[in-house]
Amino acid sequence: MKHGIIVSFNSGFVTVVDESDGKEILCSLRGRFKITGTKPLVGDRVEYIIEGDRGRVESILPRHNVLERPRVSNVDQAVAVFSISTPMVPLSIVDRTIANISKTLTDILVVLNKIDITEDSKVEEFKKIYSIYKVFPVSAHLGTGIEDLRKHLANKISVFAGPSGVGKSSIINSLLSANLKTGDLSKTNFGKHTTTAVSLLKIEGGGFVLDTPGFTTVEFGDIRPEEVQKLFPEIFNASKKCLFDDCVHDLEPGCHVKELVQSGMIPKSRYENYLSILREVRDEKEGKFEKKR
Ligand SMILES: Nc1nc2c(ncn2[C@@H]2O[C@H](COP(=O)(O)OP(=O)(O)OP(=O)(O)O)[C@@H](O)[C@H]2O)c(=O)[nH]1
Ligand SMILES: [Mg+2]
Ligand SMILES: [Zn+2]
Repeated sequence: MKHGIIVSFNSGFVTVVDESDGKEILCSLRGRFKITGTKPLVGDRVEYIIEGDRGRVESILPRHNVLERPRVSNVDQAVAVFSISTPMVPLSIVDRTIANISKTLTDILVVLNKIDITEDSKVEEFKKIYSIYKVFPVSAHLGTGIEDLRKHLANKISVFAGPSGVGKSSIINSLLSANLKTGDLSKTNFGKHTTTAVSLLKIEGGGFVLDTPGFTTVEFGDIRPEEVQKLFPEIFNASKKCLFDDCVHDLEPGCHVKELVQSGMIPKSRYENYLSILREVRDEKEGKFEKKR
């Protein structure tokens, strides 16, 4: 039995990339999937057999996770992409984006794109604020930093996310293998703003990436106030030394988080953006309570 990864769906068939030779093969699905109701997903590791010039998926190996939007399995990490020049993404949006991703994935690479049009001092400042993460300053246009990023994507499934216009698709384009880049771009849906089909793209150097369309708003309606700190690792780490176990680092006395903000160990903007999400989540909760009464 051969092993591969489902990279896309095309009208009843799936495209599988073989795990040993990296070749693409169009596969049918066994009828059993329809009976058991197990719907294969992009990202699934499968066992398949060859039947003539096609393949047939025989089984889906256990998934280690499933993302809901986009619906894809076995994602290892997220790549959160930003730009602080054109567009100038405010840090509040950077923090909301990272926090939102953290609800489902803990491994996050932060990419600051367009450093060709960003002042060096601004890049350094950004790196400092986000030093709790691996930060990759890159320029998709010049190719700066792309090879370092590539190393961190090898042999993994990475989903790209971030606001519109920051250069997600441009970065992915520079990561693709040469044949895909010059070849049939339309086939992969790449480069169009209307990308809707979920498909994994194999990158040079190994690994798969998933492009997603940019978004404008991020909501936090689905979490509890005390959970917000888990979306800010440096705040959550510091919380263990707060006087109260249930401290959410707002008005409580003996708050270690606030001490670290005072001393500059935790960036002020990170703390403020944490507080604004916390308050939003609280208001939301109270709103629900009001409605119930
Ligand atoms: N100066 C500069 N411009 C860039 C760079 N990377 C991308 N751009 C430009 O930024 C614009 C948006 O790039 P896209 O790659 O489409 O951005 P995106 O994040 O995929 O946008 P959505 O798909 O709308 O979410 C395009 O005009 C790119 O040419 C870069 O490194 N430097
Ligand atoms: Mg795009
Ligand atoms: Zn605290």
